Amino acid sequence: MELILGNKNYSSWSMRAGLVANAFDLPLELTTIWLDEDGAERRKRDYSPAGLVPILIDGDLTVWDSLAICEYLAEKFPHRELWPVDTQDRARARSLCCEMHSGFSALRQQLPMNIRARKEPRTWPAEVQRDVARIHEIWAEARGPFLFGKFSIVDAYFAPVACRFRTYQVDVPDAAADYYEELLAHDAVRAWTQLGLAESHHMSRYD
Ligand SMILES: N[C@@H](CCC(=O)N[C@@H](CS)C(=O)NCC(=O)O)C(=O)O
Repeated sequence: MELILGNKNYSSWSMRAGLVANAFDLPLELTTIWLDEDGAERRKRDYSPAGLVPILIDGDLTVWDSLAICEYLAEKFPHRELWPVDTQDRARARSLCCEMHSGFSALRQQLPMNIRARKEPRTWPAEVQRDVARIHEIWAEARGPFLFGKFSIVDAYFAPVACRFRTYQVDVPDAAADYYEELLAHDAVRAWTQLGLAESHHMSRYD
């Protein structure tokens, strides 16, 4: 299986799928398409008509969109427990992933992921503050160390948000701080961060 990703420094949706692959030690080959390079658009479309990363290729099957990829991997490797085992917890975890996937647009647009950057703290518009407050509320309910105890897909979904909070120096209240720190300290998140830091591509629209 091949997982096609964008830049580790910038591509938050790639990070979600990539973290799941790495955290669960799944047998996937990772291929990078540098989003700023000539021909990136065509390369993405060669793999998937949606033209967005991440994309998973498994034989003659193409799966695109991070959530569809994570669901496919969870079905393909049921014994690795990519989702929480308890049915109700799994439903809650899926609700949170869907909330992330279809919401938080102010946060996602105004604080684009940029692992290597450090920005001065600032006062964010009300719509961003609402998103940040909701994230804090979710993190404060973590069972510890991760949202449902053991690291699962839902934690991979919030990892790029933790990276954004670090980049933009967004305050994290005490109630949510343990989870925030655990997430940034997870081996797969740290490894991803190191790889992002080592990348030399710069995309001015995010810098
Ligand atoms: N809903 C999609 C979003 C995918 C997406 O927007 N990917 C971005 C990178 S994070 C992309 O491919 N952007 C194209 C570009 O920047 O050229 C998913 O969950 O995979």
